[in-house]
Amino acid sequence: GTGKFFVGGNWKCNGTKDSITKLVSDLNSSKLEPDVDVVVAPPFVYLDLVKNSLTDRIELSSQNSWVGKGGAFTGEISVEQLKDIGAKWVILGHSERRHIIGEENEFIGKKAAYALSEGLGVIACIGELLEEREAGKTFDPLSFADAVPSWDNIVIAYEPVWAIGTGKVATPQQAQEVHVAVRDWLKNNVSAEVASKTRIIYGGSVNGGNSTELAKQEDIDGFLVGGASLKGPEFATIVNSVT
Ligand code: G2H
Repeated sequence: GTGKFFVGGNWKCNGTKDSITKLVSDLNSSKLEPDVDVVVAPPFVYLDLVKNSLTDRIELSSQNSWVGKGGAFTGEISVEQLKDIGAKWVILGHSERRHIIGEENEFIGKKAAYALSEGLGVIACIGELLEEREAGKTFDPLSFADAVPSWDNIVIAYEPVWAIGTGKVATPQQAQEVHVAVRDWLKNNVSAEVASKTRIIYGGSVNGGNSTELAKQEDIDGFLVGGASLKGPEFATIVNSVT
C-alpha cells in the first residue's frame, strides 16, 4: 500500500443521542493499531457531541460541506463551521449524494477545492454504477481533479455503487484492478508523485469478515466503511486488518 492505512467510518444518516453515545464509548475502549489513520463521520447534528466525548485518537469528518463561505444558504453547513467544531475531514461526492440528491462532478469539484483551500482534508468518493461497469466503464475518472489546488490532503475512496450497502463486496481482485486504474489515471493526469502518495481506499459492504483479504491488496490503502462502522468492535476489527 501507499502511505499510512486510512479507515473512515461513514455513519450516514444513522443514530440517536443514545446509540451514538454507546458507539463512542465502544470506540473509546477499543484497541486500535497505532499505524492507522482512523476517522469517523457522524451526522452534522452529532458532530459536537462526538467531538466532546470521543478519544482524540480518532479524527472527525463531516459527510458534506457547503461549496463556499457561509452566509444566506438555508440548510447548509460551512467549512468554517466544521473547522470551528473540530472536524479535520469532509466526505465529498459520496454516491448517495450524487445519485439520490443529484450532486454533480463540477459542484463536487468546487466543494473539494474550497474545503482544501481552507485546510480541511477531503475524502473524495468515486465509483461506477452497475450499468457503467457492464458497459466497461469502471469509474468516472476524477473529473473534478482540475479544481483541486493540492493533493496533499486528499484521500480517494473508490466505492462501486453496486457494492454499497448491498452486501455485494467487490472481490479483492476487482477492487485492486480499479485502484491501479485510478493510480494510473493520477500518474497520467496529475503527476507520478501524486499517484504514488495518494491513498486510495475501498468502500462498499466492507465488514469484519472481508477486510483482511481486501487489505492485502497492494493498492488498497484503507477503507470507507458504512454499515459496519455503526458497531464499535467490528469497526475496530476493520481498522486492525491493516497488513
Ligand atoms: C459505501 C459504504 C460507506 P457500506 O457507501 O461509504 O457503505 O459499507 O454500508 O456499503
